[in-house]
Amino acid sequence: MKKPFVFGMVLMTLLALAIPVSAEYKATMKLATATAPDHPYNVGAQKFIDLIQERTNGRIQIKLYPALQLGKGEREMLEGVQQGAIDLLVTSTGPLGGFSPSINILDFPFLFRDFDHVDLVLDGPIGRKLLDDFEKANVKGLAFWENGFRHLTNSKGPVKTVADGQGLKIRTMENKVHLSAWKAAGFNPTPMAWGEVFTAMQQGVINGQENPIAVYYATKLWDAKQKYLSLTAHVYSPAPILMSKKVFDGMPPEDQALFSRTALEVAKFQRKINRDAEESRLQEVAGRGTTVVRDVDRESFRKAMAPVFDQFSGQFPKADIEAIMNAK
Ligand code: EAX
Repeated sequence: MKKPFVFGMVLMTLLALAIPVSAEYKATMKLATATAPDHPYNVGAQKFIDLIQERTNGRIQIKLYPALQLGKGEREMLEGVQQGAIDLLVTSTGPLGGFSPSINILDFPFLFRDFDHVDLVLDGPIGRKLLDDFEKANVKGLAFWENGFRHLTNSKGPVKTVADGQGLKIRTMENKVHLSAWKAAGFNPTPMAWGEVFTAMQQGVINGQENPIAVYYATKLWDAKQKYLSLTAHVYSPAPILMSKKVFDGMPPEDQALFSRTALEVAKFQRKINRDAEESRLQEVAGRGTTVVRDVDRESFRKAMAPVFDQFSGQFPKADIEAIMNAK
């Protein structure tokens, strides 16, 4: 056998061994969100996409699908991630308890003191464990991005104390802790996928809802009669970026590390842009005619919602809840 042929064969073999076993990358991965294009989920998602494409020299391409293009709500879109129809999803944790029950511990009212407390818990071992728990649902939890502290809006009038909102028909996420908390507070809550909320408010089926300022602003909820915004800050709503575990596991280790590292890096950026814009957005919507109730009697809401801690303590050990509440 001639030497060049042998050399060629050896070279081919070495090259074959050197190329990482690259997954069958889809031509372009799909990243979905439920919120309007200029909402911080999508600002963060675009930065994540740009960094991944830059750091892989375009080898990995990701396309963003905001505003419920890939499902009528976040629960349905996470089902899409499990089925492989969606590769990545940025979502509030509200409707995710059916996939990973432990995540609902974050949905207790008045669990977090402020943003510093949130970062301390979510960027520490408790947050890591909650992200890792998603693996049982074939979902890879990459990092906690942010939806924000949730506030009550309604079409009827200013709500300063819990007494002002008695009987108000409000939408909650499909979340048993939230539903119970608002019932305990004397409201009339209905769970609903996000894609149904705007029309339901326009039609008067519901009179209110609760969401962070960025969602109120990006979705223009004042156009759905939500003229009253009460800064209740009754729940902190995280927004993990989640990935199909099948796709993640199919990537070579260096790409897995890149996705994890980049998602964590973008978390700090995304939370900051969300927080930095809240006050200017409040002033802008007030200028447009929204009545912003800043001096909410939050203690009246906290007391009224307190029964949910006993109601769900069996599912979420009190020790875990106290570990979060007392984290310093
Ligand atoms: O994730 O369903 C909700 O109220 C969520 O906060 C919203 O879709 C953003």
